[in-house]
Amino acid sequence: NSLNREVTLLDYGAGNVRSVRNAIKKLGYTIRDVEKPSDLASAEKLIFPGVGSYGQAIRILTQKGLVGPLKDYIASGRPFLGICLGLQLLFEGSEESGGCEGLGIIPGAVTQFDTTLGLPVPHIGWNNIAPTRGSALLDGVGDRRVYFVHSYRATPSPANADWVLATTQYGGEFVSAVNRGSVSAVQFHPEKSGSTGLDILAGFLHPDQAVAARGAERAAAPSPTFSSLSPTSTSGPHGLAKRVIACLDVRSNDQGDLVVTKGDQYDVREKEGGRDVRNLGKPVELAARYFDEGADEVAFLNITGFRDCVMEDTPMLEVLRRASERVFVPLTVGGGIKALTDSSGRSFSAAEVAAEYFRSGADKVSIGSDAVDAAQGYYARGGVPDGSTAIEQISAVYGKQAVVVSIDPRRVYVTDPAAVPHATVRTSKPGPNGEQYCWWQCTVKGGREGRDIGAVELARAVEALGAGEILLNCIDNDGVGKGFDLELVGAVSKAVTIPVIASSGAGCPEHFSEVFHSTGAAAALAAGIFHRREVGIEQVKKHLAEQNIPARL
Ligand code: 1PR
Repeated sequence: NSLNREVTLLDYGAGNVRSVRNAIKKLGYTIRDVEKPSDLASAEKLIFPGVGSYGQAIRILTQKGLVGPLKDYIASGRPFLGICLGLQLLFEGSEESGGCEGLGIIPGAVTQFDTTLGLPVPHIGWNNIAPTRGSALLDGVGDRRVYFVHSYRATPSPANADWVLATTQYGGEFVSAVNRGSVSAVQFHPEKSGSTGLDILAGFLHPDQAVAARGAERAAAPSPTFSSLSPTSTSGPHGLAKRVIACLDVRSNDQGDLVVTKGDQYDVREKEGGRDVRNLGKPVELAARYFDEGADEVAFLNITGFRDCVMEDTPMLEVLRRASERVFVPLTVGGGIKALTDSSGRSFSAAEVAAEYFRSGADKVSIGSDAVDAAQGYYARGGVPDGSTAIEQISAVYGKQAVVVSIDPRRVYVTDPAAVPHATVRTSKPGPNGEQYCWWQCTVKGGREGRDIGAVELARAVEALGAGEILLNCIDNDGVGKGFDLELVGAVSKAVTIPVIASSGAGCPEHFSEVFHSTGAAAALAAGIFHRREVGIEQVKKHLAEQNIPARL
């Protein structure tokens, strides 16, 4: 019934589905939650966003008595849309969680991406899809990219060919969408894929209208779509796009207002007058502006989070709640993510702190200071994970793709690499005394304290502990506008398999192509040039495409 604007959501409580809810609401639908097995029997349209690990999902569904009713729903031919793990669970099983069995509806098993190919794993970011046939779900997507984040994938085979609706290339071909009758599922996240994703969700929710609207759009482009943005056709090379991320450093100013600020080498106070905290705008407004301008992701860093108890002082949670209603690309939040005790003596585990952020709309949390302690502890134990760190605990519950480690390093020059226990590189920019080598010292508390560990060693340790991505800042280059520290980004991206986000120092579009051409960075982040409107995000993307670097336009 196309007039029935209600959709049932199967949220089994293992992670954040807030953005799916927000996207459904944005398209004018109300949500009914599955509380008990009989809610599946009475559902007319079902969305199943899989979150957490494969094994955990199956365990919870089994405990709640939902496996049988879910299979019955799917077999009944009523409209079904699985998202991410919600696609993988339809297959027979997964290598994840020790070869756990799935729902067994589609032939084939889900396996991990090959980590020996030199491609970053998880597969994170915006990639193309190649439909195998026409469908209400994907018609009209064309070469607009969608957002993926996963380490495991199903592969097409003759046995599942009648199910495969689209495939994507990432070190080989994997299944990015399936469909048979009114049962569909996608490996990517439509709720995080900007206007393209909202169009795909619209194609599921009201296929007749979606098809009609797309037909009209093709006949009279440009025309309104289901979303606020009109889609643009991409040019330039296909494949996983290099991401361009807008970063908002957030803190309270001296008047107590939460503001987006921006430092020079981490000093966020005005150079003149009363040394006020620089105020570059309001967090939610700026995030919405960056979404509209085409940012591939938005990051909020609560830069004084290390000294606040984020469970007591919660303006960032409100920022996330409001931002996630406006921003349909991934949101990362950092600052103060660690195990905490509040002023009344109540303790929270790091996973509980992270849960609060995920519930409020974050897709990833970023860990700074606590990751340095974690890495130092890891090496002190002889390189053995013991499950005690925030990185391990959060990634065990929410998956490694939800855990970013933010590094705040500072360059240290040395004459003789053998004189320090850290990984050094021969630098093309010798030090003040002609030193030919350098390493990058990690700091905590926003650069206020140095620690005896290098960025390369830290990156290796946090990867081993279960981080899914590295946000690599550079105190020396922050706010300077002379480009990223290519030697630092090169050294860290060579040391790990997980994606590295280059950060600090972008001053013009050429700095982005430079970092992508000369290092293995998967993404590049900037703050000051975007806040001050010196360079536009679209301008950066166009430049990348002209340079033959895959970018989402
Ligand atoms: O240690 O877990 O509480 O996390 C604190 C977080 O806050 C860390 O991610 C840390 O990087 C960040 N942070 C702390 N102090 C500052 C500061 O600036 N005083 N900001 C800070 C880090 C660096 C980037 C910046 C880029 C790009 N800012 O986020 O946006 O350098 O800037 P540019 O394009 O203008 O050069 P915890």
